[in-house]
Amino acid sequence: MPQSLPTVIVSAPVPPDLRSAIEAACRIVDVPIGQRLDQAVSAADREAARGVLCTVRTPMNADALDALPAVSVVSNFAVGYDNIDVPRATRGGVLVCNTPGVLDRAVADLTMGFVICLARDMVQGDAYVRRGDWLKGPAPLTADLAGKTLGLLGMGRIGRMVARRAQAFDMRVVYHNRNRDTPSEELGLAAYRSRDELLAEADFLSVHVPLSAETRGSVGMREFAAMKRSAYLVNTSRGPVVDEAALIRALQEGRIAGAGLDVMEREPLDPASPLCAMPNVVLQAHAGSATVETRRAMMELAVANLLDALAGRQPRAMVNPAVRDGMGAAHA
Ligand code: 8YV
Repeated sequence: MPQSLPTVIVSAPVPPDLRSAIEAACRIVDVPIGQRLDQAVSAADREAARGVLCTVRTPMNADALDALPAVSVVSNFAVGYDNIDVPRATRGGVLVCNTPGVLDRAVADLTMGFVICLARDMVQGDAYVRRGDWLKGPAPLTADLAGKTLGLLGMGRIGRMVARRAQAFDMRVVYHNRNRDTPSEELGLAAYRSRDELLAEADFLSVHVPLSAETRGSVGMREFAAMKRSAYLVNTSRGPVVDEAALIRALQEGRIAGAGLDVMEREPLDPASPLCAMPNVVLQAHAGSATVETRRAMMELAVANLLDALAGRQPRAMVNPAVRDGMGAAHA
């Protein structure tokens, strides 16, 4: 192994062919997924590391970045990057890359899956058949999607993809976003509403905002109280955007009808959580992007971002492109 290859820390499920592509240009230091790099990597490797390829389960906070003085790129195997202290990375001249675009369809599919499951009570319907209750009589009636209102809280790439799917189900689609999405409005994809109007109108409220200081806990008791009692919450973004204790209370008190959750405040979710005992809650294991095709596309992009950055080429997806323009390092 030539001495001159740059060291990269890999804490992500890289398939063999893509691992070979990294190995052709780098020396890999493997770290089990979810472990803190400032603790799991030897001092020599931390000093040597030039790049990091990680998942959202690797905290890349100030401590982690401080412990990796030579790192110039963190390539996240995710579109979200709330595990990374981006301002600190930018100040230190560390380029942050992510995987936008390639997972929009998969996440939107799962979102519609929740909507259908909740409206048609499919999880209970499945249990009804397995228990033999069907032998005693027909299952309870459920609800149409057609004519119901889907409220999208957040109208980025994924929100728009959900809107397209909901239209095919003849749903009414409304959205709220910090910035108006005029092209989507002009296409008739979704109508803009104030946040309070959205909460009051939605039969299904679907969350599509990134986790940030402003959005943390931003869907809480006030929001549930403003929703229809017959409405459902769907969250495929980040668990901590929703105040989970408030959600549990709202569900227990019947303030909303149910929820479809792919993400939770703490993952993996403790099976002792009251959410697991609620028949009107459908749960998934942070699986929005978890299809073979999508995870492959995400990993190809994440590896390309890493290798491009290390080779001085422009990566396809940069969170803080200012670093590449040479502005970030000046303020380290
Ligand atoms: C995870 C996600 O990345 O892209 C995101 O922001 O949350 C997911 O797709 C996935 O669990 C792989 O780490």
